[in-house]
Amino acid sequence: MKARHTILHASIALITLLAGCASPTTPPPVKPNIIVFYVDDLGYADVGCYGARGVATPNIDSLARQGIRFTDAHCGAATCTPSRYSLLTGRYAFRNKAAILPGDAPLLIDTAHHTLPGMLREAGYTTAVVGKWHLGLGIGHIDWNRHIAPGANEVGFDYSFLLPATGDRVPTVYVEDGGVVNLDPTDPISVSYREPFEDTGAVHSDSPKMNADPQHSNTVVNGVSRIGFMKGGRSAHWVDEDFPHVFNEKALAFIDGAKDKPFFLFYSFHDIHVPRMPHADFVGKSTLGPRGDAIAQVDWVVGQIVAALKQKGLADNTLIIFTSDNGPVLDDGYADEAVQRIGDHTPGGPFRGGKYSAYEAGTRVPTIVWWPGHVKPEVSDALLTQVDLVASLAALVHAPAVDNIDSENQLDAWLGQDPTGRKAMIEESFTLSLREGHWKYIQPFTGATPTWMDNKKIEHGLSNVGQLYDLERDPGERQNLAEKLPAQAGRMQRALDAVVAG
Ligand code: NG6
Ligand code: CA
Repeated sequence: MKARHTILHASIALITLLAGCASPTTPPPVKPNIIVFYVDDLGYADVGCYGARGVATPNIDSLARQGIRFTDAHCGAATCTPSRYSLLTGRYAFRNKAAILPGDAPLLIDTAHHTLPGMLREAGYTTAVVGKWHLGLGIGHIDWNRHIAPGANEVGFDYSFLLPATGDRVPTVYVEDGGVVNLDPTDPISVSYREPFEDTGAVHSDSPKMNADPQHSNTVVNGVSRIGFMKGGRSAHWVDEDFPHVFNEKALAFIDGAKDKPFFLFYSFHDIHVPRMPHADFVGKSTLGPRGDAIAQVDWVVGQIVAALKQKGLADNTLIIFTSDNGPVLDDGYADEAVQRIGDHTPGGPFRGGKYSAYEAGTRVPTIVWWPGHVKPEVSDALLTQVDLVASLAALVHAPAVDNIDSENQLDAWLGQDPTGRKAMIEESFTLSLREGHWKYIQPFTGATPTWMDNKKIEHGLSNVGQLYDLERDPGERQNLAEKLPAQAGRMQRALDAVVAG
């Protein structure tokens, strides 16, 4: 028995030695650090390497030059909450009826489900989320003055530093590992999405920095009014202009603390969502007003984090995915001149629609993968969805397959080794669309009128009849071919129904 073991060990050693000789290059590390830069509302062509005008993004462009720039990669949905849900759970958001959440909504993710951070944590990673959450917290009726759970820490993140919902929704406080930061117990916070408090008045500043539409006119904090009612918690109120510095500090401290383990950082920007209030350092950096200045600010943040990785000797072993949670919107409720100062910049590039829309600009977002020495610089037209990150990154770190029903292992496409990606994929908006190669089918939706969403100046892309587009010939989705090709439209509707049925 002992002799057999010795022979076995000797053979393994010999094979290892020979393998080492045959392949002089170092094999890629199985568990690189992973950073997902998740920008809010950044459109397909809102950064330089995708054609932006009026704002420079040298740091993001340099990631694209050294990595893979995708032309047909999608967030799960055309709004924030469903996209985040899909990315973190590997499930299409319609399975959980995920829609934009109010700021006091309960946690949307079932803590029993496998998640992206949970999978990585089981694979030996230290995990963190810094920035916008917008996936709900607690189980309903949150008391913001006590420990708030379940939240990010209960779905796989070891550390969380959150902006709980959106910048335009109360409460305007940070929540770190389930506790409101800097809260003075003698000035407790109350939040309501139903009715005003008797003494909800302007706090922090009485002179508005920016006018808002009626939906955003409930509670004024830091000179800007927001959705929802809040009182108290003055010492905990955030200052919007400080977001990039506050989030960077937390992100860098996490990276520093994760010395002995690979780390996963979900860096979830508030930019370029409304209210757009860039730090003074970035005011005037673009010709586009606050929306463009916020893009310049995002670029600076990316540059700071990449520089820190280099300085810490971590750059070669860190995989960065840079992307967005939905397409672009100019007027999302605040008078910040985004419409007036747009010039010749086209945030959605050649694609029709934008945030909220069923047309391509709703979910086709800038997407860059950077991993020096491990991915070859290229432009890839592979069809990708963020829903696949759970299964794809599980394959990367050799984690066991999990029960993410919609998530496919598309690691080869994400790393530039497969030019095709998904055979079929769903895009979510107020309705569902199916992509198959360059074909797109938008299923019928009843109730939309041509003027619906006029306030956003975005075409919602909904119609009472099915729509079929050939994106190769018609990337702008102008010619509905459903009547001309009824068999194909019918087949794609059935294929979509089959995905929905699971
Ligand atoms: C909408 C808000 C919009 C924005 C959006 C969420 C109104 C009229 N509009 O309801 O301003 O906050 O929700 O954006 O209230 S998202 O990127 O988080 O999905
Ligand atoms: Ca968003």
